[in-house]
Parts: sequence; structure tokens; C-alpha cells
Amino acid sequence: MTSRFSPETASRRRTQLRNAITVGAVAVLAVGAGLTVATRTSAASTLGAAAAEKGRYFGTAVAANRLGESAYATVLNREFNSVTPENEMKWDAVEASRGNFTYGSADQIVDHAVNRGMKVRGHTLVWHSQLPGWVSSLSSATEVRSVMNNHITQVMTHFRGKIHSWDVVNEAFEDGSSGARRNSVFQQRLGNGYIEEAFRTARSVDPGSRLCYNDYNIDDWSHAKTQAVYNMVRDFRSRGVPIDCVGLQSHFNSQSPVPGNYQTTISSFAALGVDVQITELDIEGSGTSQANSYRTVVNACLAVSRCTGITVWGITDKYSWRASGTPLLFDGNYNKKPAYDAVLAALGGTGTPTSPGPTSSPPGGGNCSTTYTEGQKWSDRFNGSVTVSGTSNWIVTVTVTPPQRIIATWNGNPTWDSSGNVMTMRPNGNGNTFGFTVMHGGNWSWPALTCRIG
Ligand code: 9MR
Repeated sequence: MTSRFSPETASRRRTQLRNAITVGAVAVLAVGAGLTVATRTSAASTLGAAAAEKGRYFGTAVAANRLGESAYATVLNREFNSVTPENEMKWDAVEASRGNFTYGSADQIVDHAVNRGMKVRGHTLVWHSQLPGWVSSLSSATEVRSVMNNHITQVMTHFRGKIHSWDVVNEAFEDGSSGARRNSVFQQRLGNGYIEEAFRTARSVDPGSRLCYNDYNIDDWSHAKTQAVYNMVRDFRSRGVPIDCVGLQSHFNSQSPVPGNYQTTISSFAALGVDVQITELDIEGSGTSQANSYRTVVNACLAVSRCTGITVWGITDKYSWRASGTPLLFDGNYNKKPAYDAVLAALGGTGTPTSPGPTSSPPGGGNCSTTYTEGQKWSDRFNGSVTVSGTSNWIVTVTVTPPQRIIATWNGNPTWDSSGNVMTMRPNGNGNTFGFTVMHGGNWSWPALTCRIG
């Protein structure tokens, strides 16, 4: 067995201790024995809080007409610290007729967010879709230029001071192998220069918000569309055109899965000196495979310091733009899915119960909470234990992040899901603390825990 005093272990120990202190934990350092025992009683247990501990935000698209649904608002307010209006800031919503600006629904979302200290992403100023017919029918370049710049100016002025990042131009490139600009009314009347003109106008109106180019199918580094956008951003950076970030929409499904080179795409854009934001993440699927894809995305973002935040394109599957693909983190009843647990664990959070088990509460009521205690660590593995309080009739799921693997347990009755990443532990009649050994494979993050009443 390798020594427990390697420099790497010592520095990890310092980091863990710092983390433990940051989250308000009790940490005991037994220097003589070379053992760290850090007990965390209130780890980040929501997506937003866990992302914030990593210096990032975790957001969701929001629809104004759902804010009145109490479960929707409850999950929004609990889990997310950034919002993107899903449709309410689009051109057809805010300037349906020329020169008449209406902000009712967008204001509703922005006020909801700002009042709760959430960030807001502005989506979107210049886009070929959800564009009123009156814009498409303008025939002169002078008119298109004037309405485009006026639209940017009016909308950004209205929301100035409240928007963290704006999708200034959205989806301006063709799909496929051409790498060409999309043949929108802006492109037709103004030529390539409209994109940089939009960014220059945006900077002059609101110098305080980050200006993003946002697109889909630019997640795979080898795709022509990705390269075309990359070349545009590189050109903008070299000529001083104001651009601060690239939004990877990241809509994935079986035809378009998370690419193996996703992190390369993120780091390559970041190397141009722009932030990368994952702006519309959703991944069709279910269960462990969906969870694994979400984990890959989160880990890729965390691996690049300029990947500053992740937004999922909706809260619950039932309101997703592609509901039948169940692509989100909460099911139609707002239950957390395995994908949720995977994202939370990847962000370094640990699950805590948000309510007592739905069905069979023990006589006299009660609830269920967990405390994770770090145990001994070796070069290849670590021990952890979980103490459950609130009930003796508990069911705790322990989710580890691959390549982690649980190889041994004690003091509980475990069952496993097919992936081997998720262990469900029940009492074995010997108290409310159980333990396990995790082969870490280089990943030292703590397991995610959820607890319910059996
Ligand atoms: O989720 C949005 C859906 O409600 C709208 O009907 C649709 C209309 O185009 O736009 C959806 O959001 C899109 C986003 O604005 C831009 N990228 C693709 C998104 C999914 O279609």
C-alpha cells in the first residue's frame, strides 16, 4: 500500500479541509495519526449551490406562464441560480409590430429572478426564427440595419443592469458541411457584416453584460459548423469586435449524442479568450445512460475554468420542447431523476432529502437526513460512512461518479442498480450508520446521498 503522506494526498487533504470549512462543516485533523476526518453536515444540496461552490451558475429556461404553478416555482427557486426566458424575450414577443415594444412576460421572469438574487441570461436579440413577418418583408438594407440596431438598443436598454449575458446573435450558421452563414433576412440584406454590427451595437448599449454568440450543433469539435463559428470568433477577437462568450446550446439525443471531444470544443473556444456557457442543455433518454451523459457534460465544463455556467432547457420533462424524449433533470411530477443525482454529484454536492418519503412515513411522522463522514484514504480507495437521523426505517441511495466503484460495504443491506454506480442501502438491524469503500480511479468527489423513509 502506498504511503498516506504523499504530497498529493497532503494537498488534497488541505483542499478537502478548506472545502469542509467553506460549507460550514466540523473538521478534525488528527495530524499525528495522519488521518483526516471531515464531517459535513450541510453540503451543497442543490444544483445552484453546488455550482456556486465551483464558481459557476446553474440555470434553467423558464416560461412565464408556469411561474404560477407552485411545484414549478418551488423547484425553480430551490435548485437554480440563473434563468433564461424560454420565449419571452424573442423578437416576436417583444416587438411583434414595428416600434411597439411589449415586455410584460419577460419582465415577469426577470423580476422573479432578480428578486431572488438569480442571474438572468437574455435570449435572444438577432435570430432568424420567431421573427415577425414585418421584419422578413423589409427589402432595403438600410431599413433592416435600422430596425436591427433599434431592436437591440430598445431591448437592451429596457433590461440594462439585470442581464448577466446576452445571446446577441443566435443560430447564424447553416447545418451540414458547408460552414456557411444561414441565409436569414439579415444575411440576405446586410451580408456577413451584420453579426459584428449587432455585437458592436450591443456593446455600446449595455457595456455591463456579457455578449454571446449562441448556436446548436457546435458541440462536436470536428463538425464544419463548429469550425466555422470558431473561425468567426477568432476573427472577432483578433479584430477587436466585442464578443465575450460562446453559448453551446447542447441539445443531445441518440442521433446527436454528447461528442467524445466535447471538452476539446469547450477548451478550444475558451482559448480564444471568451467564456463558454452551456446554454440550452437537454439530453433525451432515461436512467443511467442519461445520467452518464449529463455527468460527462458537467465534468467537461468543470474541467475548463472559462466554462462559467450551465443552463438546462427547462425544469420538468412535462414542459420540455421535446417532452416525449424526457430530456430534463426532473420528471413530470418534479421528482429528481438519476440524471439530477449525477449532475449534483459531479458538481460536488450531496443529496439531502427535501421531504419525507412520499408513502409510508413511520408512526409519529419523522423525516430522514444523512451525514457523510470521510474515513480512511489510500492511494487507490477511500472509506466513507453515512449516519442517518430522523428515522430508523430508512432507504439511502449512494451514487458514486465513475470511474469510482463501491467495492465493499458494512453494517447495511445493499442492493445495486445495473450500472453499479448507484447503491441502495437499507438497515441491517444494527443501528443507523453504515459504511463503504470506494475505489476512486482518480476521482475523489464525495458520493451523492439521498434518503427516504422505507
Ligand atoms: O423551447 C422553445 C420552444 O418553446 C419554442 O417553441 C421554440 C420556437 O422556435 O424555441 C424553443 O427554444 C429554442 C431556443 O430559443 C433556441 N435554440 C433551440 C431551442 C429549442 O428549439
